[in-house]
Amino acid sequence: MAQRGRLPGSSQPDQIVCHADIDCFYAACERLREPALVAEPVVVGMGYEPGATNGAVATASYEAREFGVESAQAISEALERLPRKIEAAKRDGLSIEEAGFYRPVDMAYYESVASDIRDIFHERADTVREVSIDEAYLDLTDCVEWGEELRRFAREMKAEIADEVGVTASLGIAPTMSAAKVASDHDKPDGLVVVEPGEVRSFLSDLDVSAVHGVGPVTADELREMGIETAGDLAAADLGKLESAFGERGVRVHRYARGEDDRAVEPKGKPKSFSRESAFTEPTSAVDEQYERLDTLATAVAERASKRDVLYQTIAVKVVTPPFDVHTRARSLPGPVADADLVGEVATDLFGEFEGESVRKLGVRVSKLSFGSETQPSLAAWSQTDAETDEQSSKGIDSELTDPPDGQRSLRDFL
Ligand code: TTP
Ligand code: MG
Repeated sequence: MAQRGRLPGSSQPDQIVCHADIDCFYAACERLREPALVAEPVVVGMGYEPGATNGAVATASYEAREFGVESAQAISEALERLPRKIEAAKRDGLSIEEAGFYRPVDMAYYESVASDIRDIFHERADTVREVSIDEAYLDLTDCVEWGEELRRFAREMKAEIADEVGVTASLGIAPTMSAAKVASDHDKPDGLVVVEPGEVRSFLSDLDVSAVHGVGPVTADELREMGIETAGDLAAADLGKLESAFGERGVRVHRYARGEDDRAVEPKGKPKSFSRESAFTEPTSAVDEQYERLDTLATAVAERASKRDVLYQTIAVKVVTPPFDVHTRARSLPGPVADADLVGEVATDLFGEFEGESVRKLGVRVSKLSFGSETQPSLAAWSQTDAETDEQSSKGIDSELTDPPDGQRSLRDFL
């Protein structure tokens, strides 16, 4: 089978990108430690206590959203739309059914839940880009194939997040980051939307223009004034006009609306390992095929590490035998190296015990990484882990992933 691999930095025709976003995250966390809040209208925010004068809504459960409460709203407005239960119980004329629970923001707790969710992302995908406390992009290109296998993978990951952590995630899977982001938002809460290659443009075309990644509410209004109502209208719009109205960003959202986006999912933190996996079309016990595949994987992994000026000390192979049994074997070297031949030799040796067995999938991984001095400047950028720092980084396009230029997330800074 031909390698589905790609070269770093090249366009990514075969990318499988999953965007995961937890549903009403802070409210979901509050429900975890206070199950009585499940299925109730819940608002998480600041400034709702008597005597407080201002504050804002961080998030609202979907039940509270039915009352018109939403993120970034002034808390006074939220209280008008959805009074507190405790007030409703005390005052005549207010119905307890039409009231909600309010809870203060507790970042330390939400961070601890987020870290459990991230562990699941990292277990399931080698390359994960965390973009905010509750969302991440996962590169699944080397993990699964489009089709039923991918859907099963996605359902399993959703179930794991629900069972192990206790919150629900919406997943969007598409060949590009921007389409995956739109897809995860498309069927919230508890959504799973897969947009296969070739379907991106038609998936987007009827959506409201505000659904396009990078189009915030202000831009959406301006686009509507220009007669651009849907993503399809944006895709067909005159590029020159968009560029003169919105500059670079006009060009970018035009491309996203057309399903064009060749960004690769790049991790933000220092990578912990580099790995590459590849499935055989059918499980095979042909020894030549097995070693040949192993060699290709070893070369690709070593090349990835060497491009980033990274040394490694541990080399491992992963062997998946039917039905889906995963075996890993690893060897640690006395010191860090960057040696493609050695990766191939060690991988071959570690694979030895499986030689000739029926094999579904093979993988090679290098870990225990040391970073060369040349890479330090870019590693400093990688190690930024929160959205705020990212916004200040020079990677303009990345900051827009998290913080649309219209500033619709500015409340995060406030909180
Ligand atoms: P979001 O993922 O945008 O919102 P959400 O998870 O609450 O709801 P959903 O994804 O189902 O639409 O943001 C994640 C968390 O970030 C959110 O729970 C609270 C916080 N947040 C703010 O504090 N202020 C904001 O303006 C927004 C949008 C989010
Ligand atoms: Mg969310």
